[in-house]
Amino acid sequence: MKKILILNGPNLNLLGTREPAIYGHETLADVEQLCRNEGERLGFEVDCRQSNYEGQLIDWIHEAGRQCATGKMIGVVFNPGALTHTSVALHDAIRGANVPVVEYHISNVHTRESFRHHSWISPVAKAVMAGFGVRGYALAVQALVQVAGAA
Ligand code: CA2
Repeated sequence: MKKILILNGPNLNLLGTREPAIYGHETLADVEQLCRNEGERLGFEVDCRQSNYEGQLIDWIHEAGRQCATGKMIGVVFNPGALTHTSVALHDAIRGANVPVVEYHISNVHTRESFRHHSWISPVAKAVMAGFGVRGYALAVQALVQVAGAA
């Protein structure tokens, strides 16, 4: 069974504990279970990881690139958190690893502060989705299967 990687960046381990008006009441564990269920429904094995460290996320993107190159993985659903707006290093990692990425944001970043309007990830993502809440991760899994040509 081919794999999908769900990657969450800084502070997303706090889901469900604070700021429910923006990020909802569901926890990261709930999100990961939702993704596993959706992936399995579509015939994929889902690997879920979260880190607060940019370098760790870069290493996992590189690993995903190797797994995609050998046909073991179809791509990554990636919520880079605030690193979306700052990280040229993640931009370079996705470009260098040549890995299909669906960038996902729980909130509609375009209705929020202007510093959230720019993404370093979007130019190297296959697709970009935002504002569907935590349940939107399941839509992002569906989108990855489609844009990776694995449907
Ligand atoms: O909307 C999203 O998914 C974001 O990627 C979330 C990031 C934010 O910096 C981006 O602009 C948009 C923040 C993640 C922090 O998540 C928390 C969850 C609960 C409580 C506190 C933070």
